Amino acid sequence: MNKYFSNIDKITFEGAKSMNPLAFKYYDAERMVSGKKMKDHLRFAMSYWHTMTGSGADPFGMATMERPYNDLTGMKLANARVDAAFELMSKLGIEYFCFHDFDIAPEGESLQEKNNNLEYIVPLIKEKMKETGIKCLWGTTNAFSNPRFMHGAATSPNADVFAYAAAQVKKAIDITHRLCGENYVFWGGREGYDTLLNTDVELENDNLARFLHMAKDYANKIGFKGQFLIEPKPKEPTKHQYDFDTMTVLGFLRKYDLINYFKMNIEANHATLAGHTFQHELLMSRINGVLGSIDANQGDMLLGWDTDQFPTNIYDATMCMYEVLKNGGIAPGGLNFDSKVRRGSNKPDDLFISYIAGMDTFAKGLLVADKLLTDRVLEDFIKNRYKSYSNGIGKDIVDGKADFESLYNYIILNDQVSLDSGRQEMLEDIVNRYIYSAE
Ligand code: XUL
Ligand code: CO
Repeated sequence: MNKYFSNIDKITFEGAKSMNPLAFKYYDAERMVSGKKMKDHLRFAMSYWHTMTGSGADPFGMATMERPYNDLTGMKLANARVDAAFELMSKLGIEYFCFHDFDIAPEGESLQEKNNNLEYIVPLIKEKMKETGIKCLWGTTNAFSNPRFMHGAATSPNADVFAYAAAQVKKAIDITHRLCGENYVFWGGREGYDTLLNTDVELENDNLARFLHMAKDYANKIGFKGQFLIEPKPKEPTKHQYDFDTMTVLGFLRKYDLINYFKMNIEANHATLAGHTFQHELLMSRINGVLGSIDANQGDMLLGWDTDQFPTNIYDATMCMYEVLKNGGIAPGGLNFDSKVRRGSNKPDDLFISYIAGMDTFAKGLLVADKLLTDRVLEDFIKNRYKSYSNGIGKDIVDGKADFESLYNYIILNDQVSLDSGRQEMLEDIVNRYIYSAE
């Protein structure tokens, strides 16, 4: 497996002082961090779409990526991409991959042709998985690119499109099952609206719920045990996407009796598009017991769209790993790099350099988060901040023993309230110091 990236050797750990762009500075896969190997905390995955099929094309220009398989087309290209993907993952020490159906095989002229293409490619992937030990973190379907999905998939006004999307998801679950995928993702790229003037929002939401019920019933029927995940995103490509953010999705899942079957796949750039921090979305998922997996990337704060950049922001990575550790880990989910190299970073080795940058950022973030938690810096501060609820009237409130009358009678005699400082800047400075010093 040294055919497509033959000028790149297996990437090794050289330590923080290394200036080699093709070496890890912090990601030391076997290093133990609070009783677990780094690689088992992080469970990194390669995104097949950005990494293997991403061309660099944008609305203003054509493909820029120089790839060793650019001269191939059709099934030959799909075949070469399988080999290249497993070579890249092996060299980077990435143990999982994520895919859409159309990333691994071309769509073809008909649904039958598409399924035949998948039937040809899936055994090749299975073979490579066996050879390398690399596993499937999750599969999904692309029910957003083809023009038939222009008004939505499960939320299309046209029932034939609903049926088409169902057939596609059925097949994608079958394949994910055969590849022993540990999760299956639903990202509703076109499940939303561009204008309310032409949209029956109530029916569309009901239909989305019907669709998800059918999906979980089907998974049950075939014995697929992977975790179902919904990936919230507020907008793009639609003006408004129904899976807006964690709290919106939770409301939807509860309303339609789906809460026991789905967790969240939180993507950093989707969080910021929704006006939240990455940590906010992770935390909301964690405290509601639905933190399932993570799409690791970052946006550009000056742009209003999903730039899917490789994550190099150490602060965000630290707070992400803080939530992951507090969650007791992320398995069976993982950290999928739903990230793409910039259009101008078009050489094959840019792929390696970018993954290394992302993996190192999260490895360092893990070390910082572990130290913050071991020292209980934020935890003790927060605990102390809420101490008024551990005794007296606060304890009565928490224990359900207070009512408006008892609170009135209490506070009328104690109405000179004294408050402590929130010490935000002090805490920000402490987090900075942990980032500087953790090794
Ligand atoms: C789109 C996005 C998707 C999902 C899978 O913004 O994040 O790639 O992760 O369909
Ligand atoms: Co994503």
